[in-house]
Amino acid sequence: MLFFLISKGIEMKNKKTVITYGTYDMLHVGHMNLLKRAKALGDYLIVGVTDENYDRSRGKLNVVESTKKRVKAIEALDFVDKVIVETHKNQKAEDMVKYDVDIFAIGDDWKGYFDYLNEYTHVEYLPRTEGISSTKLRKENFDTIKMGLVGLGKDTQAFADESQFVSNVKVNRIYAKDFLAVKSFTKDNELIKYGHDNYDEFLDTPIDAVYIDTQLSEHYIYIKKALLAGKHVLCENPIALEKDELKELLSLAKKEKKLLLSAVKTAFLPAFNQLFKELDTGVIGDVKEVRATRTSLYKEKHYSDSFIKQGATNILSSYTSLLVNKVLGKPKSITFFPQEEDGYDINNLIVTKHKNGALGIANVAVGMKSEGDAVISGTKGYIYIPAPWWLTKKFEVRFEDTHKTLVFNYEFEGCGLRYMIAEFTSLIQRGKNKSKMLTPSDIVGINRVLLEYNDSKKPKKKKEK
Ligand code: C2G
Repeated sequence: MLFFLISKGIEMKNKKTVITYGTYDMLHVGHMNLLKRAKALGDYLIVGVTDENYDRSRGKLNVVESTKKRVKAIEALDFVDKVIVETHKNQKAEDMVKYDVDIFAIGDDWKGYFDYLNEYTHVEYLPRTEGISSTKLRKENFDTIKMGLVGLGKDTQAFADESQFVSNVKVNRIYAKDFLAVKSFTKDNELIKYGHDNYDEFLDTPIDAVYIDTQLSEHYIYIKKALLAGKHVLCENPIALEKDELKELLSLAKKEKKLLLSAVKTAFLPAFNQLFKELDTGVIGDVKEVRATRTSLYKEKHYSDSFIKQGATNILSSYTSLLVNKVLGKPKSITFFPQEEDGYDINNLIVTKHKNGALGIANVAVGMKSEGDAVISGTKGYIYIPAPWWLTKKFEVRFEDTHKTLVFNYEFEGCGLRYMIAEFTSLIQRGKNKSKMLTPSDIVGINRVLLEYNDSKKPKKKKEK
C-alpha cells in the first residue's frame, strides 16, 4: 500500500496540471479548440465553468444555458479531467494553490488581463478561433424582441438606455397620454423613434412586448389590453390594486400563453439571487425573522380620488414583501401599523407571521427617510444586507464569533435594469412564460400585503337592516 501511495504521489507530482475557465455557453468549435490546446500543454486539464450569478455580475447578461447544463457539456468531453464551478471574482488565485496548478491557459482575447496569476503559476494566452462566439450564435439562434414603452416617467430613458446592453432586444416605440410630451421625447431620441398617444394604435404595431411604467391605478387596464393584444408584459409593481384584478390578469396571461412579470428589478440582481443560494446551504440555521426597510421621499401625485391611495404601502411594499416572502413564504397573518397624513399612509410598519412562528418586519415610508438595510436572522447566524438592500451588491453572513464573517460581493453594472430586461426577453426567446427569479407565486406574494392593505381601506358595506 505504502509503495502504491508513494508511486501515486510521484505520478501526481510529475503530472502537469493545466486549468482554464469560461462560460462555455452554447459550446462551439472556438471553445473546443481552446480546450484541446489547453490540454495539450499538460496531461491533466481542469475546467472552471462560470456560474450564472458570477457571469451576470461581470456583465455577461445574455447567457442562454444554465450553469448545470454548461457544466454537463464540459464534463462530457473525455479529454477534460475535472470540472469545477467558478462562483466569484478572486476564485482563480485560490484555485491555483488549491489544485497545485502548473499552467493557467486562456484565450488571447484576455491577453494581459491574467498576468497577475504569474505569481502563482505559469500563464499562457492561446490563440482564439476567429469567426465564432456565443454572442454570434445567440444572434443567429434567437429572434430580436421588439419592445414598446408605456408611460413617460422618470425611468423611461434609463430603460431604453439599459436595453442597449441586452442582446436581441430593440426598444424603439413609446405610448403616453400626453402627445406633446411624446413628441418632444421622440424628436431627437436616438433609440425611441416612434411615439403614440393612442394605446390601441400602439398595440397594433409590430412589438412583441411592453414595459408599463404609469400611474399605479392604470396598470391593470394597460396590462389587460396588452395581454389581449398578444403582447408579453413587464409592468412596474403593483400589477393591480385589487385582489380580483391580480387574479384575473395572472389567469389571462396563462390563457394567452404570454409572460406577465413585475418589474421589481431587485429580484434579478446577481447578489440578491446568490443570497438565496447561500441561505439554502443552511449557513445561518433556521430563519426566525426577516426585517427590511425601504423609504423614499419621492411621492406619487394623487390622481385617483378612490379609497386606494398611492402611499408607502402601494409604492414600496412590493420590495420588502419580495424579500420576506422569498425567505419565509406565504404569511399566516398580516398586521399594519400605518402613519397616515392627507388620507394616505406616509409610513407603514407591516408585521407578518409565517410558518414555525417566523416573523416578517417590513417598514416602508414615503414621508420620511430611514436606514434602508435588511437583516435575515437565524439560529446559527444572520445575513446583513447594507443599504440600499434593494440594490444590493454585497451581503455579509455574520455569526456570534465576528471573526467568522463571510463577505459576498456581486457587482452589477448600470442602474440594474439590464438584468431584468435580459431575464424578461430571454424567457420570451426561449418560449418560457415564467421566471425562476420571480415566479407567479412570488408575484402574488409581493402584491399580497398591498392588496390586503387596500382591502382594509375599502369603505365597509353598510349592513342591510
Ligand atoms: N474562446 C476562443 N475562441 C472563441 C471563443 C472563445 O478561443 N471563438 C475561448 C475564450 O478565449 C476562453 C474560452 O474560449 O478562453 C471560453 O470563452 P467564454 O465562454 O466566452 O468565456 P469567457 O467570458 O472568455 O470567460 O472566468 C471566466 C474567464 O474569464 C473566461
